[in-house]
Amino acid sequence: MLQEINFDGIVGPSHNYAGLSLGNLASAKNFGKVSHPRAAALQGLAKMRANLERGLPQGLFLPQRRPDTAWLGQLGTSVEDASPTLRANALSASSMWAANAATVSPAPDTADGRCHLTVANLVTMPHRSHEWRETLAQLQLAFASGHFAVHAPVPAPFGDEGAANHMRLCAGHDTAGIEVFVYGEAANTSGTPFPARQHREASEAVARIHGLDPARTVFARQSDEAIAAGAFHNDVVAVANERVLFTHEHAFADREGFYAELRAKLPEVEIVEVPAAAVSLADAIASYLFNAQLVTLPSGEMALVLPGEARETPSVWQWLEAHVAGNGPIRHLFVHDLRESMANGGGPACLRLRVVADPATIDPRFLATPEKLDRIEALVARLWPEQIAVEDLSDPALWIACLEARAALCTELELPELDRDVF
Ligand code: SUG
Repeated sequence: MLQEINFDGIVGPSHNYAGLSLGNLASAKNFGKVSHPRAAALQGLAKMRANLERGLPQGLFLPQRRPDTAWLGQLGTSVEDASPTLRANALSASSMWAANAATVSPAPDTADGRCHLTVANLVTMPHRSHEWRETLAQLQLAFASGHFAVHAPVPAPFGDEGAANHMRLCAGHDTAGIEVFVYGEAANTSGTPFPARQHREASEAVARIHGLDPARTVFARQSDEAIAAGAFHNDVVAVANERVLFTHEHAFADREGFYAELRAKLPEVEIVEVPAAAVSLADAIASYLFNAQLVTLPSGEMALVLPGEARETPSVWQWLEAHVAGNGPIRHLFVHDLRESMANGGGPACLRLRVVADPATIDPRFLATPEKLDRIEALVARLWPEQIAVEDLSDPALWIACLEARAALCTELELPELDRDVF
């Protein structure tokens, strides 16, 4: 049976605050702070466990090998000799944000009836531009059966940031849906101070590669206002699940045109719009209200899996409580402490990649069970650094600790294939 499975990225041992992401306000604000990789990974694992207990199928991706010595080698340097900036780029644990791993088109939407995944190239940010090789290697292992087609990234310079700029609306996960690709306009034409990381050309390429039906595909431009306010990905201002689109009023450039196109292509769509008068863009972005996981529970009711910051932002929490008290489609609110990831601009939805598939067709090593989560937690508690200050990034002891911790996780999860350079 086709089900939605959330694959969360396990937070890697090198998680730190190096301020690498221009346009991501949390990353800039927390630059130089001391990070807590062990706590960060445990926070992410607690969310996975809670979703599993809620009856939702849960998958996982391993953190990548950091420092990425192979990438530094391609740049003619080594972790010892690299400049502090290059070294920080080689040490980032950013692959934890699995929503940027790939774009996924489930089997009911594609011409050949397979589930298609295209790895994101992430070319806009140097620290993320070298994730794709290991992501491709993991996806090729996890989705090796004939039910899937895993594609290499679209070529540069067309920026592709994966599922963070992609939404699917459908009557039910196992029926054909509408796929929505959200793109930004280049900074030099839109006048926003921040780069638009998702290019329309890349989204169009992914739709072609996946064999999507143009009659069921929508391309929507993100509003410049949202990008300028710090919404570096669409999933910071909108999220969809089944027939429901949950969005901020100012998420899209042509809001009316976009809603009309959705209604024409999927008459049962239900648009839950949060007006700027109730929640400003600034509050939405600071609280990550829309970076929640909007999920359908086994009971058939929808729930939002939110970060603690949403409860701490009065306008946001008031809006949510009023919605749940009323007759809206979101019936439950679950709040999680994801402070460590949030401080780098990664909320509950950033940490997961949604794949609609039959779990039996996926390599079970990538599927979570309570017992497997126990084992990962024990390993993290033993081997993940307790804290990292930006100065520690130049300490060889940290590089070794990060490589060893990840290698131990590959052994624990019986994934020796991933314990090697993928170049
Ligand atoms: O790409 N932060 C990530 C956060 C990604 C969030 N993903 C989604 N919205 N789907 C990014 O900006 C910060 C790393 C640093 O500054 O050290 C970072 O990469």
